[in-house]
Amino acid sequence: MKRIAVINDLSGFGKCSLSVALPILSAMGLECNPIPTAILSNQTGFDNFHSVDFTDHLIPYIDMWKKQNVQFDAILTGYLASEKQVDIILDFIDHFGKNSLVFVDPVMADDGVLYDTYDEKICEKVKMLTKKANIITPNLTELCILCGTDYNEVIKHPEYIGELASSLLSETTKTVIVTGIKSRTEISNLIVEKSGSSIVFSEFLGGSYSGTGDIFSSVVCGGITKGMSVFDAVTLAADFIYCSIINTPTELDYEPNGVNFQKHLEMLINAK
Ligand code: PXL
Repeated sequence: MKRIAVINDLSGFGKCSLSVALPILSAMGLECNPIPTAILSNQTGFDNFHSVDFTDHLIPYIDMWKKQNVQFDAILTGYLASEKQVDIILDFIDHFGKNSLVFVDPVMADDGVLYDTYDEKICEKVKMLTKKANIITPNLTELCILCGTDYNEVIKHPEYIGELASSLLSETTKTVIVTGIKSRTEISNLIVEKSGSSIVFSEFLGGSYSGTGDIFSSVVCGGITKGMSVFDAVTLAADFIYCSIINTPTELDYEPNGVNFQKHLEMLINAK
């Protein structure tokens, strides 16, 4: 069974981060080995939250893994709780990532706004981390942060999104997937590689939901690790999220408890 180390937080409410990576990767027939960056009562988009930063435990936690002499087929990173965690993750990738695909979801912000626990300093470190990745999955706001561009200008000129994404390609970073690009009726994910770009469109159902970026990165990471093409993995992720949103009745513009993805795990179990 292929193994994926997932470095992300554990949130008690919000259906995000490890709470979605674990069931999703398991449904895809992969072993998900979690490294918690923080433990939260609920994700930070709720009015209040309690967070325990796990930074001081990461080195001894990972040291035990070093003793086991394990390797990973993929490494996926998400929400980080401190700048120091980036240095620890860079060391982790050097040690365990010799034969791994490295996925970095540069979790920092959404809809033009930084998440509560993020600031400019940690964003600089996240930028460093993306340079080690083979595949990155920023949303549009995160793409702008990575490129040092004004989000409000970019949403007025979406024709530049492809150019911005390709500026992040390198010898190491072969694929940039810009997620959740919204128009009035559609929401699209743009795949940019050296050889060209492609877009996966879905109907835009309105609203904004916790955890959909984490569901996306988990499905894409799982799919590609299993041998799917990038396009097919992104299509599966978009379809899975679309079905999950339809199954999530909400009156809110922003749903902090995320989407009801559980009934649709069968889509992932059956995916080839
Ligand atoms: O889904 C991104 C995310 C992950 N983890 C935590 C968060 C957020 C977004 O708000 O607060 C704890």
